[in-house]
Amino acid sequence: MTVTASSAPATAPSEPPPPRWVGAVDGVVAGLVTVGLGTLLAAVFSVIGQAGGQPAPIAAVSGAFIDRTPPWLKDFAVGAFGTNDKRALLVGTVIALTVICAVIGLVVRRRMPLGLVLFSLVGVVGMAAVLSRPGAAVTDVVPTLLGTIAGLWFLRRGVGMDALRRSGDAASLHAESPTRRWVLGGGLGIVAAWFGNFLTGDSAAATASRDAAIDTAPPPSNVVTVPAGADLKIPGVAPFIVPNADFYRIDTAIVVPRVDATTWTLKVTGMVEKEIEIDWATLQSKPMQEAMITLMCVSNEVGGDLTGNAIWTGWPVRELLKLAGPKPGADMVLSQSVDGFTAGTPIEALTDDRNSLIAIRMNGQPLPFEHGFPARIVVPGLYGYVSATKWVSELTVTTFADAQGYWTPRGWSPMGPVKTESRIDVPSSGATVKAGKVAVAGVAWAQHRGISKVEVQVDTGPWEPARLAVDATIDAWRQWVYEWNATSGSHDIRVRAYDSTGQVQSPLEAPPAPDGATGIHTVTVRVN
Ligand SMILES: Nc1nc2c(c(=O)[nH]1)N[C@H]1C(S)=C(S)[C@@H](COP(=O)(O)O)O[C@H]1N2
Ligand SMILES: [Mo]
Repeated sequence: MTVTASSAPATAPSEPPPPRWVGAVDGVVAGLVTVGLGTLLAAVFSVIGQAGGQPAPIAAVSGAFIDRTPPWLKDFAVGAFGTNDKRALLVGTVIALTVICAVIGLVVRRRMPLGLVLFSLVGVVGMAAVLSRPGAAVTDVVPTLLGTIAGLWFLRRGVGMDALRRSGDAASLHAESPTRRWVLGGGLGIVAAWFGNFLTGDSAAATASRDAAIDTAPPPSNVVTVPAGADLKIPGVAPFIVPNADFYRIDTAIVVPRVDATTWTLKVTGMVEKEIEIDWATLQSKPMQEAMITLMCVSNEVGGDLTGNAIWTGWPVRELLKLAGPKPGADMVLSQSVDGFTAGTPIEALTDDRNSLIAIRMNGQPLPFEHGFPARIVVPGLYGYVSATKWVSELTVTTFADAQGYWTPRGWSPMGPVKTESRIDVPSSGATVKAGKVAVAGVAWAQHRGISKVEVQVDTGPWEPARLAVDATIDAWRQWVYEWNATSGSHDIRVRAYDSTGQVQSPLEAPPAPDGATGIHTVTVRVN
């Protein structure tokens, strides 16, 4: 709409009030502004790893809706839309929101305060939906909150501009036309939403597929429980089972891949009798095993915390390989991720009787996106860089002579068995403690061999045995505690562990590269 400024008199005759539908369009565009900004900010939050990494408002509302859908409605939706039921739900949410926003826009024209309150209420519903998602943090509402504020501002401004245009004041000549604000507001909203989705990939579909997996898993064929006494529950010592939210994360992904499980597949290729490809539904229908396995990063320094123990649920890799039939001569399986990362694992470790898993759950939950949803490999006894491929998409049966994992040409050993090590968690180095009884405690690990003994040395004293927590499995770490009679002064405390073969950990100081750090963890404490 062009304003013919040159011919307009100084006091223009007031324009007629804009037609009603202008308010409805304003409402819809305000909704676009809110959703666009909310989507973009949620994407930025999730990319920079802030807050709980919750989905943008629309996906959150759809997800919250799924969780609260009665079974009959779920069945109806799956019957009517098949595997497109999630997409149908997203489309339905958008349509419903459009209608609601149009109505609110009409109300704003008649009774502005009421309209703005209604619009805020829609924002509150969005924020509640975000908060109700598994693992949500309070700060996850910020994108939707800011988006709602921007939408409210847009609505008010539209009414103000139209009033100004009608006023006949000199300033009315510069008042923005409805078309202009719709193009600007709507355009920016769409671009923001598009860019947000681009940042996180097809995040909404991925989130919906992960949400759908929360309570659809069949029970595993074996259930692993933490034996009483495996966790000494000493304050400051890493918990025996590390909660998913606290689990260390290592990968080469700048943006965490958000894979839509419904379109994901896992292929077996290379030196096999028959190439195989399984999809999500097939994988989920397999008999699942549970296993307690401590994952460990080769980059961990002596005393470092790039390690964690979890209960993993998955289908044994050996069962999948059996279906493909590896050819004689193959000695490595190169597992590949959707983001191109690869790990070279000795085929032996994937086919022997240890529970090497295509894991789909971590501590009873679908894998968090950061830890490889929908599926990852977990191998007891090997460092992560040669085994634990997240977002796994292909297993190529090959040989160490023909293929290399991601880290091997970058200076790391092709083979990565975990070394026996131990760590003091309390007291921490530099701490000041009171003289008398002090619990010196921590963890020790020798995955797939097991820990048989841990000893502690104070200053130049003898190595004294620590008390070991109950052994859960040779594949998991083991807590230990040593009751120290602390005397005043400064003291060095050291720890060393033995694996089940009786071999003590290496006391030689070695850096992480090329195949794992060794040395004795030592803390220095002051006693008053
Ligand atoms: N796709 C992918 N998977 C990966 C990696 C990676 O960079 N990309 N890093 C590996 C390494 S080095 C480790 S130690 C483990 C860490 O797993 P976590 O982040 O779940 O603790 O993942 C392994 N799997
Ligand atoms: Mo690692």
